[in-house]
Parts: sequence; C-alpha cells; structure tokens
Amino acid sequence: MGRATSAPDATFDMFDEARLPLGPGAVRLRGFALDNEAAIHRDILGVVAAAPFRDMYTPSGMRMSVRMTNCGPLGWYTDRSGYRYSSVDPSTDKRWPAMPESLKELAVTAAEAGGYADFQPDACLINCYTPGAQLSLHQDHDEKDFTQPIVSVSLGLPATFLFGGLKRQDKTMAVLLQHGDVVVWGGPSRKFFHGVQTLAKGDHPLLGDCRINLTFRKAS
Ligand code: MD3
Ligand code: FE
Repeated sequence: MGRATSAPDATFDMFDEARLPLGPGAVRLRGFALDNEAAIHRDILGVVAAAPFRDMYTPSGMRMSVRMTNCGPLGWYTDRSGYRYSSVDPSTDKRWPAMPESLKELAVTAAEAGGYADFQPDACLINCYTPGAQLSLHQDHDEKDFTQPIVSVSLGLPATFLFGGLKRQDKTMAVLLQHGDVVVWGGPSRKFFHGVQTLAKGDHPLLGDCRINLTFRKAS
C-alpha cells in the first residue's frame, strides 16, 4: 500500500518517508490513500451532495474558517449550544449520510497498518480548507473511548500540520501533510494538542483550490 516516494512539491519536506513516526502511537503513512483515490473522491462528492459543507460556529459565536460536514452514524458539530456528536445534522434534523464503504475500509486498513486492530469508526468529520483557512491548536476530547485511535486522511492542497504535546504550551513540530497522506493517532498522541497552519494558495489537479481532511473516530 502507498508509495515510497511522492511527486515533487513546492514545500520542502525533510522527512519524505513512507512511514514516519510522529509521536508515541502516531505514524504518518505517506500516500496510503492514493491506491483507491478515484473511489474515495467520488464517494466524498456523494456525501457532500447529500450534506453540503457548511460554516460552523464555536460556542462563543466565532465562525470557523474551515467548512465541515460528516458521514456515518454520528457527526461532530459545533454551534452556540456547544461541541458535540449528533446522529442527525442539526441544520436539517436528518441523519448524516452513511459512511461509504471505500472510506470505512481506508480507515480500518490504515489503523491496522498503524498497529491498531479492530478500529470501528462510527463518525467521519470532513473538513474543507480553502486558502486562508486554519485550525487553531486544540485537543480532540469529545469522544468516549481514548484507547481508540483517530485516522486522518489528507486530500488536495498540502498543509502544514502542527503537533504538540499534552499541554497547550508544549513545543510543536511542523509536519507536511499532502495529498493521499494518512495519519494514525493513537496511544498517548491521541490526546496531544494539534492544529493546521493557514492554507496557502494553490491549484490541485483533483481538488482545485481546496484541501479536504477526513477524520475517522470512534465517538460513542
Ligand atoms: C492528533 N483536523 O478535525 S487532522 C480535527 O487537518 C482536526 O483537518 C485537522 O484536527 C485537519 O479535529 C488535523 C490530524 C489529526 C486529527 C485528530 C487528532 C491529528 C490528531 C487527534 C489527536 C491527535
Ligand atoms: Fe483535531
């Protein structure tokens, strides 16, 4: 699975490794999503047709620069009422679209490759970044079982991901995430602070001026 090397990119990446350990329990699998890229792209478009990307608002009323949607039994949502998982899209009260088999299989095989057997994702958050969008340093702590990893899939424009430690003030490392990269975050890394730097302009052959990130979680 995946490729040992990747196409040249404008961003210099010192660690262009097929399998790059990022922290305790975390590994980046370079290009792991590329083998089934066409089906994955098609199935994301299907989800987005049923549940479009939308602006979300933090509990304090700030609009997030990343636009979001979900698929699977549970979806992550934020608005004035707070951060939560919901079985329905609060904007329509309809269930989120089902998690396409191509996406679920990608998440499960990546988790396995990262050392986590029996990953059973019940939520997939789909983030859409356009140039200028960013995600501030945060922890993912709305899930019930932190022994389950999170699997993230990056598609489209490259982004610089920031990965810290258990405390907000901990030093962060910058990691390039490019089209097709999959990261498995388990063990102690599961609770580490992380964020995404402001997306630079670009034009990706498949996704245009956009970066899509999928995060698969076991929420319940
Ligand atoms: C490290 N998304 O949706 S993916 C998020 O690129 C989120 O859209 C980013 O952070 C994005 O919550 C980063 C990588 C990621 C996802 C979850 C993690 C890294 C993580 C959970 C724990 C530690
Ligand atoms: Fe996160």
